[in-house]
Amino acid sequence: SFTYNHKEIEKKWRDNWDKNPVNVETEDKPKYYCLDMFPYPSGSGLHVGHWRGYVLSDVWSRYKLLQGYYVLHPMGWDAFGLPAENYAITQGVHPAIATAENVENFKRQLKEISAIYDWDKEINTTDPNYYKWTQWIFVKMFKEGLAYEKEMPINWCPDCKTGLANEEVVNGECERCGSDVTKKNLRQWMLKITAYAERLLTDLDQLDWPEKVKKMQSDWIGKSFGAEIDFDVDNNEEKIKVFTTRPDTLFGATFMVLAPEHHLVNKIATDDQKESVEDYVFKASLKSSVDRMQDKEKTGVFTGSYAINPLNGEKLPIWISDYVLADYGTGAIMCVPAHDERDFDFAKKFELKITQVIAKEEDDVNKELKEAYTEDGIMINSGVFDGMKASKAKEAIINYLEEHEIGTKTTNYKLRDWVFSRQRYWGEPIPIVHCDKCGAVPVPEEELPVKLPNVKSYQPTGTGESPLAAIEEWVNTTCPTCGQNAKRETNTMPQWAGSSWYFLRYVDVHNDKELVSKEKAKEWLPVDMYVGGIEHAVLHLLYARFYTKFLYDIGVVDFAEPFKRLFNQGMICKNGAKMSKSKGNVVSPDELVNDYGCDSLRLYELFVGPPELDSEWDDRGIDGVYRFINRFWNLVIDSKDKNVQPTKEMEKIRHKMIYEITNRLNNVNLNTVISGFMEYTNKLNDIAKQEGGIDKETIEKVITLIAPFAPHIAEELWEITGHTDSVFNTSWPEYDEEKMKDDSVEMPVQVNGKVKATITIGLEEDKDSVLQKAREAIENKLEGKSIVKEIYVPNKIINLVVK
Ligand code: ANZ
Ligand code: ZN
Repeated sequence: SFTYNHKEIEKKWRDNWDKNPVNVETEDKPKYYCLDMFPYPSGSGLHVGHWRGYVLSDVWSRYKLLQGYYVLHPMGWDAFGLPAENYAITQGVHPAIATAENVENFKRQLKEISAIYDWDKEINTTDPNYYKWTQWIFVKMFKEGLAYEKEMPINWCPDCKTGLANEEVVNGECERCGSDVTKKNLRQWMLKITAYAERLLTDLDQLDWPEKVKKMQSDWIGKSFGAEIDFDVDNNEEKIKVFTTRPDTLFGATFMVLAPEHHLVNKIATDDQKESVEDYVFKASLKSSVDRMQDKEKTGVFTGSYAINPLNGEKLPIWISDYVLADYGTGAIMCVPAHDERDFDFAKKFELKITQVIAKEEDDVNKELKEAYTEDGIMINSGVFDGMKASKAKEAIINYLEEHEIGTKTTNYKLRDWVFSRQRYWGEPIPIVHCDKCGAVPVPEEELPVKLPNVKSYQPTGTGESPLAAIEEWVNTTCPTCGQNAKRETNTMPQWAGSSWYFLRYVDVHNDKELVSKEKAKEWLPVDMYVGGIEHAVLHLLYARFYTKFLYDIGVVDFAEPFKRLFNQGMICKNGAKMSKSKGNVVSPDELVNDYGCDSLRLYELFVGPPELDSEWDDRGIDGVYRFINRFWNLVIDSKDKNVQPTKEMEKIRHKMIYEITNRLNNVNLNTVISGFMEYTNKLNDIAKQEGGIDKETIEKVITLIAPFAPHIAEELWEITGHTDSVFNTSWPEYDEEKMKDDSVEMPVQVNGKVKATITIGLEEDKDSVLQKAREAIENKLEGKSIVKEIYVPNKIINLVVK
């Protein structure tokens, strides 16, 4: 007898798939690459929130399999980074050992999902055979001038004791530990991602990505048009160059502000003002850039000097204030309080002049502004430009400035170069040797990898040097160019380094000659479908695009975008908060798999809500899914030996079901796929009651449809219904729209043009029979009159004319 026993069935098929994999390469199969964002193997293991994305990508992979593809669905470990290192510090366990243990545990837990991962292609970013290529890319970037050293004030996390990239600072806090980020002046390795700003922006157009993510990236790149304008300084040789997106407001500039770090601050501050200026500069150096921009209350100091407005000769007091950032535009601005909110606040606070130069209507002048007027309008108080539309005047004023050599048209990007060095142990050593004579020299490519040595103390030094600096025998080396004594770079790479190109390595993991061979890259890349959380919108996803473009430029790959289609799954929440160990609201999959089975949990992960949205987890919900699976099982088992002949109704349901499931699946509306299965199982059950079962073909199709979602039960039922090979060897069912049509329709019957009754007729029913039904339906509404004419247009009109 056949009872649904998830434990037996799931174990049986897992063993079976190990022996006879379902995803096999043959010459004629097209290739499909479905990728999960690889996990950081943390010590706390997987919870049901992690399952969501992995189930989703596995359903997609198995769907592609059934569509006839050979699918690459790999898994690996993004294993460098702070948590392993912090664990080493508190527990004294080497990060490599802790990482290996965590990977083992993660892998065991991942296997519970029964995803078709190709474990032969597993990668680990901390494996020297892997990071050899991470270092190789750095060396190539160095040789192309894209990796460079710079002493600069960078974001510094006082708790992690390391520098951070701008992308890692979220609302002024360290993306990892939540501490307030400060500034520190340090020698840094930088990657020139800004050289790719324009391409990173325009190529977004080609991508089948959520609009939200594209917008986040384009906002982060932050392209704006405007002008750079030179201002003379009264009684001083220096000129101040500003960047403005609003040259049309130039007549309304009433003061200037320099960033406290601006190189002219010292030269411009008058003797009277020097002391307060220096004091302010020092205080500003301690604040992070996010705080500086978000601080409500404006602060600043007058330098004592004046600039000259190049258009009207007005004297503009020059101030310094930390709301102007040193590393954006030119680090100096012309201030137009009438039309810029920040300048307005500043002018109000320090009682500076406000001159309106754009008005909604031409006569709407000389009223005191309550707030900055930031919209388009008509130019006023602007000499020859008066009366023009401001948006037109922008162009006209730029032209004027260019003609008189006071300014130039410019484009600016918010994107900054990437601060790439970390003062920590557990990362890829930056493959550079410092030589007194030759400067920074890259380690020769054939000598890579530069292996991470063992240290005794992982403790970050806090001095801005990494713990590697203390290992003399490692640090001291010879210069690859001149052979003299030299020192190794002791900074390591950020965790993003290994994840910026890993998707390329999966397709050719064992290649020790190249990062990836041309043939393999051509066969598999770029990634067809990429599944992961939205939190990576401007970090990993931007870096990966940058790396790919670079590798394209140096001829390693022949495509410039890594991920064709992106799907961001929402988070699983419990009690309103994102599921995470730190929130104490974690649900482990282990017990659920034990009680209900992997298939039920897979279905419930998808049923819990629209996959792109955050969804609230409710343990009780899986019970309903489990009952559905049992109904589904019984439907098939009860019908399988009945040899029921297909009725029209069964066929219609079958085609409709295939159509709807396929459509919903293509749109990744997976929760509605699951509800669709429930709905159709009920319909088929109703029919089975009437007809004594459902026909063989319908049984086959419904098993195939559910196979990507609940693969174990599908295989078992496939076998029970007499098949000797895997259900995944069949192909995704097709539908016939003709057969989906209802075979009867409701038709209104008109009498002298007014609807008097409705009849049900078959689609193919002949004219005589239709009219016969129509006459019967109105028989008792004739009021003694008789039919003189019958009009019938099939499927459109039945009209009986009576007198
Ligand atoms: C005059 C002006 C008048 C401005 C006006 C705006 C409105 P986006 O679009 O973000 O590029 N700005 C320029 N450099 C700056 C810096 N280093 N720190 C802070 N602010 C800076 O904005 C560019 C505008 O931001 C520039 O245009 C400048 O103010 C300011 F009605 O110039 B504007
Ligand atoms: Zn040298």
